[in-house]
Amino acid sequence: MGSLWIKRRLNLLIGGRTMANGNQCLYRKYQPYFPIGTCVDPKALQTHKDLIIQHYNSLTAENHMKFALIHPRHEYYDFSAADQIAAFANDYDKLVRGHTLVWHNQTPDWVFQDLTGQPIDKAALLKRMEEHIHTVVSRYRKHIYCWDVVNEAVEDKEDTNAVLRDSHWLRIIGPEFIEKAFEYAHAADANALLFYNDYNACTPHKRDKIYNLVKNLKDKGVPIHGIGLQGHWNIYWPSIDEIRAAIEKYASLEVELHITELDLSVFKFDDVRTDLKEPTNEMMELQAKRYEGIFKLFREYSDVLTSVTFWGAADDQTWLHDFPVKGRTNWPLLFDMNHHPKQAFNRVIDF
Ligand code: HXH
Repeated sequence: MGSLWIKRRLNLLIGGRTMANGNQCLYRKYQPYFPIGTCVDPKALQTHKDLIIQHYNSLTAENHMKFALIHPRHEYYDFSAADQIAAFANDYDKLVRGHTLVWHNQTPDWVFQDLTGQPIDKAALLKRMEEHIHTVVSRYRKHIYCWDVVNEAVEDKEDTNAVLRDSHWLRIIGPEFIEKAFEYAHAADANALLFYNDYNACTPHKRDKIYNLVKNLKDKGVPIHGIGLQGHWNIYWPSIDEIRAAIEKYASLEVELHITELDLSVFKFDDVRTDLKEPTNEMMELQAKRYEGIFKLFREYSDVLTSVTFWGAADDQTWLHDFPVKGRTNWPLLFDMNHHPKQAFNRVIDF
């Protein structure tokens, strides 16, 4: 009976104690179903500490494990922020999802070039990929139980037959960059659950491409264990039926499903208004209703849906301020700017 047991007991007490939001605790309520996560960075671990400790039992680094931040230059890694996140998770007994190893964004140009700026060849890029994955995955073997190995590799434009998105990875290595990434990750940590992660994963034409990609990988025996559905949705879209259909289809591949980056924007995708200083009551009511329906659905599928992570702990910690519309505020999460529970929180926890 080691210190881990004592830590668990302590955290149960802390998690259950009355804090700013009454005596409710989101992750304890969901313990019979799946862990509840949030993305973090070193700043949020301070500014949102109480909320994170009380309500979330899984953490994802919002940015600090991405290639550009953890491996910004050739033969130079910066683990400082990622180590802080891993240490916090260890101290407070939180799971950690790793995000992300191979992606077309937030990956420095040097990765694809030699010292003179010329593109490197396939063998050289595979070697770099392997070295990067081996270094990062091995370092966090004790802390990270699953990795988003490849992020957003599927083309989502409808006006092309292309399955994979154009990227340096694809152009230099070819489509097998995906299976190589999974093989390298598996070699670095045979116990880690390995995920393919993408957005718009419930949109039928993209859903089917993701399904086929993962099916082909599984058929080839590639070590892939799950699909991450990012869940960057809004209060109007997608429909519960569309989410259900996607869950059913992916689940038929006998992989685990994680909701990896959940937020419900109060704006439709093409809405560009920037005038709102506060969300309207209608928006907050609709958001609460949608969150209720979505979590009801998630609970129904908790045999295959094994993790749900929000992309932020509260409305003052969201990438959706200024994105995709500059100068716009958004209110996509369960806690407000002052870290108080919103209607949506009450609807997710009252069942
Ligand atoms: C996610 N991408 C990433 O996985 C995560 O690492 C990051 O922190 C936030 C979101 C979502 C995304 C997908 C496509 C995209 C933007 C974000 O492309 C657009 C570009 C311009 C306008 C709209 C979408």
